[in-house]
Amino acid sequence: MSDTIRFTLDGRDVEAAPGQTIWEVAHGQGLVIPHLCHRPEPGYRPDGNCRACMVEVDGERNLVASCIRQPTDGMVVSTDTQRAATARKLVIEMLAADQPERAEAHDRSSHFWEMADAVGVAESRFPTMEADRIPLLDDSHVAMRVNLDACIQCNLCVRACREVQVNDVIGMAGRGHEAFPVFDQDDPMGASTCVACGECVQACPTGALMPASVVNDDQVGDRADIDREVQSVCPFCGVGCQVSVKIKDDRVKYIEGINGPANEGRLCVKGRFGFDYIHNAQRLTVPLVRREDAPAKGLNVDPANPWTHFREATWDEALDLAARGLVDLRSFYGGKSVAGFGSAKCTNEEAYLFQKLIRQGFKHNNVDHCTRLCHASSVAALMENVGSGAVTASFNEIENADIAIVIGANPTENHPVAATYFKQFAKRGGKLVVMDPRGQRGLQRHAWKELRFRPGTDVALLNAIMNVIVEEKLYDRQYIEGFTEGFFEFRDHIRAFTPERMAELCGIDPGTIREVARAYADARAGMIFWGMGVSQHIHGTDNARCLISLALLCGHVGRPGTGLHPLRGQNNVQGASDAGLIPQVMPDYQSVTDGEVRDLFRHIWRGTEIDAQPGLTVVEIMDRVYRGEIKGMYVLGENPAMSDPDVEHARKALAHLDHLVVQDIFLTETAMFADVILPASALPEKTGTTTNTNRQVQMIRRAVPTPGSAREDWAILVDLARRIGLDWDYSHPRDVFAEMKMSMFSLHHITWSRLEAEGAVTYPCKSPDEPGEAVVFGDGFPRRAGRAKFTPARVTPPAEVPDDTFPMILTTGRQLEHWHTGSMTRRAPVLDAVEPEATAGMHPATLRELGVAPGGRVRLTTRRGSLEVMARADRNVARDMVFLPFAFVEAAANILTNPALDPFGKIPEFKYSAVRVEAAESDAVAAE
Ligand SMILES: Nc1nc2c(c(=O)[nH]1)N[C@H]1C(S)=C(S)[C@@H](COP(=O)(O)OP(=O)(O)OC[C@H]3O[C@@H](n4cnc5c(=O)[nH]c(N)nc54)[C@H](O)[C@@H]3O)O[C@H]1N2
Ligand SMILES: Nc1nc2c(c(=O)[nH]1)N[C@H]1C(S)=C(S)[C@@H](COP(=O)(O)OP(=O)(O)OC[C@H]3O[C@@H](n4cnc5c(=O)[nH]c(N)nc54)[C@H](O)[C@@H]3O)O[C@H]1N2
Ligand SMILES: [Mo]
Repeated sequence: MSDTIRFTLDGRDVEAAPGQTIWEVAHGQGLVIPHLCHRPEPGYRPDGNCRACMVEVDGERNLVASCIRQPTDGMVVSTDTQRAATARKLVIEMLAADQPERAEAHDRSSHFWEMADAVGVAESRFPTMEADRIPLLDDSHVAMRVNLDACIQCNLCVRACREVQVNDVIGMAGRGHEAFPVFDQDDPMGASTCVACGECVQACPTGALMPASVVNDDQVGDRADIDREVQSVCPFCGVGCQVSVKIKDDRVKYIEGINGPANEGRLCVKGRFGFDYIHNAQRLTVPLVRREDAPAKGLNVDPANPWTHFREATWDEALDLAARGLVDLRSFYGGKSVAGFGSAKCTNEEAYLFQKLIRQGFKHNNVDHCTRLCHASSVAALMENVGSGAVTASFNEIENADIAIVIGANPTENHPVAATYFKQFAKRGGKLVVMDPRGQRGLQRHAWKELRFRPGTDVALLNAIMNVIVEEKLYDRQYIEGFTEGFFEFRDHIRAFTPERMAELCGIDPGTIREVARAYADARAGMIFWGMGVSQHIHGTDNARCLISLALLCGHVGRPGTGLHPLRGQNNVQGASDAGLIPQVMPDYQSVTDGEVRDLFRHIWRGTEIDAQPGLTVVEIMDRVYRGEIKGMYVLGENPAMSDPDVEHARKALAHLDHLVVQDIFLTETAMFADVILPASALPEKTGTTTNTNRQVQMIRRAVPTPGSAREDWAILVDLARRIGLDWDYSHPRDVFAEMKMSMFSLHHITWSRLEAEGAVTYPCKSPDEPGEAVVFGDGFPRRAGRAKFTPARVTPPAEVPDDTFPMILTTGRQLEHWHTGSMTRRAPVLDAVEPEATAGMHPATLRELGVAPGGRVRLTTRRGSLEVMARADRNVARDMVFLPFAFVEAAANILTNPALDPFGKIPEFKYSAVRVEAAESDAVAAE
C-alpha cells in the first residue's frame, strides 16, 4: 500500500499502517514497552497521560509517549536507550510510592504490578504523597469495590465508561495529583446511575476498581489467584459476547470480556456479574420423579424443598420412567399424543438432537421453541420477502452507517453490548432514530429523533414514512429495478397512507414523519434494528414486512452500513432455529412439505420417514394439551408455565398431561408439573456451539463441572432417545455437528476444528480461511430471480382495544437485570439484589389519578386474570399505559396477556392487552 509508513525502530526497518502508533508497531514486533494509561483492546483511545511508555525519537529533545505518537516516514525511534528506560522506570517508581503495599494490594497481580515487574521496580525510593483527599473504600455496590488509594489517575475508567460503553457515569473530579474518579455527582457507586457493566473494573490497571468476588473483607485480592481460565460465550442474550471464565476450585471466580467478533471485550451486568446462578443452591443435582402420594399438580412446589412432591431417582430409573411414559402414549394413542418444546438456551447440537428425537421418535413435526413467542413474525416476513430469516448484516455494521432506526427494541437493557455500538454511532454523528411508544432511558439522549408513537400502530407510522419516500420519489430506482419485485403494486398501495391521515392513528406529526423519511432515504447507508415491540403483535408479520419494504425502497441492504437486523433474543435462538427446532422446517429452513428434503433426511437419518405435514406451534400445542389431544410432553430448557400468554390456561394444560418430562437446571414453575425431572447442565458446563444474532457460530467450552449428578443436555438426550428405540450412537457433540453439516449448507466451511481454533466463524462463509460474511445479499437474494419482494401491509388494530371496563393498555417486556421468567437471574445474587421485586411502571400522573404513591400497590385486571404488584413511577410510560416485566412469579405478567395470534408467524400479542388498573385493596386499607 502506498500510504504505508516506513520508519526505523531500534535499528530495524519497520512499517506502520496509517493511524498506527509507535507503541502498536513495537508491540506487533514483540517489544515490551510498559503502559499504564493505555489499553490496547479495541475501543480504547490512547491518552498519553501516564508517561510510562516513553521512547526516544532522533532529532527531538523530549522523549515522546509511544502510545499516542504516530510514526512518520523516515523517523528513527529507539525504545531501548538508557534515557528512555530510566524515564519509564521513574514513572512507575513514583506511582508505586502511592500504591498500597503489594502484599496488601487490592489486586496483587494488577497490570500495574506486572509492569513494575517488567521494569524491575519492587519498591519505591520516593516518599508517599498519599493525601487525605482520597475517599476510601466505596462498597456501596453489590458487584464492585472502589478503593481509590490505588488510583493513578490514568483515566482508563473514564474512557471505559464514556467512550467504550457510553454510559457517562464516571468522570474525574479535582486536578493533577488530587484528581480522582467520581460517579455522577460524586455519588456512592451503588447509588449512582451505574448500570454495572463492569467495563471500568476490567480496564482499571491497579485494582482501584475490582469485582467484589475477587477481594476479601480487607480489600485484598489477586486476579491471578485462579486455577484455570476457559474461553467461552455468555449464556444470556443473542449478542453472544465472548468471555473468559476464571475458575478457582471448580467454581467461577470472575468473568472478563474477551475480543469476540460481536463484543470486542465488552460485557454487560448479566454477562459479567450474573454467572453465579450456576452455583445456586437450588440447582437440580439429582434426577427427580413425582411421588405416588404427591398432591395434585400445580404451582405448589418449593424449589428449595422438592421432597414434598418428588423423590430422588437414579439416572437409570428416571430415564426409564421418562421414556416409558412417552413410549406408552405413542403405542396407545399414536405418536401425535406426544409433543416437544426444545430450548434456545442450549447448544446447536442439542437443538438438533431434540428436533430429531421428536421427528424420528414420534413421526411428526410437533416440535417448537421460544422463537415462536419471539421473532416468529419477523422470520415469517423475512422468509417471504427476502428468502432468509437471519440478519442481513451484523449489528457491528452500524459503524459504517449514517442513519439507524431502532424500532420496538430496547437495546440498552436487552442487548446492552450491541447498544454500546449504537451509542458510539450516535456520538460520532450518526443519526439514531428511536421509534417506541415507551421513552427509552438509555437511548433517549443519543437519539436524533425519538418517535413515541401509539402502541400497535407501527404499520401506520411506517407506511406513512414510505408514502413520503414514494410521493417525493426519494426511492432508489436503480436498486428497485435490479433487485426487487412487486414495486408497482406496492407504490399504488402506499399512496393512501399519507402522513396526515396516519398521524391521527400513530400520534406522530406529519412534519416529523417527513423529516425521518427524507433522512433515511437520503442517507448513504442506513440500518434497521427491531425487537419485540414489532414482532409480538397479531400484525407482527405486517410490521416486519413494512421494515423490509422500507429498506428495499432505499436500497439499504447488501452494502456496508446497511441492513435489516432483528435483534435475536436468546443466546442460541438463531442457532436453534437453524438447527430445525421449528415445526414447519427441517434444519436450514428446508420445508417438511418438500419431497426432496424428506428424501435427504430419510437418507441421513437411516430410513426415517419425515411427516410431510407441518407441525404445530407453541401456543397451538398448548391448546391441544388443554383439549386433551396431546397427552405427553418433553420440555427442554423452557418455562412455558411462565412465558406463555394467558398462562393460567397453559398451567391448566400442563396439569392435565398424563406424562411430562422436564429437563432443566432449576425446578421451574413448569417442572412443578413434571412427572420426571432430569437435572441438566448450564451453558458454562457444556461443550458445543451456539449461533448469535450476527450469524456467528461460536465455540462453547466447558468451564466447570455440572453439580452433583447433573449431566450435559446432549448426553441426556442421547440416552433418552435410545430408550425410546432410536439407534443413536453419538459420543461427543462433535459427532452431532458433523451430522448437521450433512444437511446444513449454512455450515459450509465451518468445521469443529476451525471453531476450536478460531472461536467464531460467521455464516455464510465462502472458504476455509475466511471469517465469513458480515453483510449479505449485495448481489441478490435467495429468492426467485434473486429478487426481494415488496409485500404491502394494511393497518390492523390490536386484537383487544381499551373500552370502559378495561380502559388502559398493558404492555409487557424486560428489564436489564432479569432474564425472562426469572429462573436464572432471580437465582443470581448480584442481579437479584439490584432488582429484587416485581414492579409495574406507570406515569406519575396516572398514579396520582389512581391515588397510589410510587411504591404502593396496584391491581391489574384483564379478561384473562388479575394480579397485584408494586407501582413504580416512570415518566417514560405513556399515561394510558402500564408496563409490566414478566420475570416475577408472584406477579406473573402472563396471567394477564392475550393469546391471540398473528396469522403468519403464530406469535401472540404480548405487547398489547386492555387492562383495568386500580389501587390494590390491601393498599387502600393501609392508606386509610
Ligand atoms: N435483560 C434481558 N435481556 C434480554 C432478555 C431478557 O429477558 N432480559 N430476553 C432476550 C430475548 S429472548 C429477547 S426476544 C430480546 C427482546 O428485546 P426487546 O425487543 O428489546 O424486548 P422488549 O423489552 O420485550 O420490548 C422492546 C420494546 O418494544 C416496545 N413496544 C411495546 N409496544 C410496542 C409497539 O406497539 N410498537 C413498537 N414499535 N414498540 C413497542 C417496548 O416499549 C419496549 O421498549 O431481549 C433479549 N435480551
Ligand atoms: N408477557 C410476555 N411474555 C413473553 C415475552 C414478552 O415479551 N412478554 N417474550 C417471549 C419471548 S421473546 C421469549 S424468547 C420467551 C422465553 O421463554 P422461555 O424460553 O420459556 O424463558 P426462559 O426463562 O429463558 O426459559 C429458559 C429455561 O431454560 C433453563 N435453562 C437455562 N440454561 C439451560 C441449559 O443449558 N440447559 C437446560 N436444560 N435448561 C437451561 C432455565 O432455567 C429456564 O427454565 O418468553 C416469551 N414470553
Ligand atoms: Mo425472545
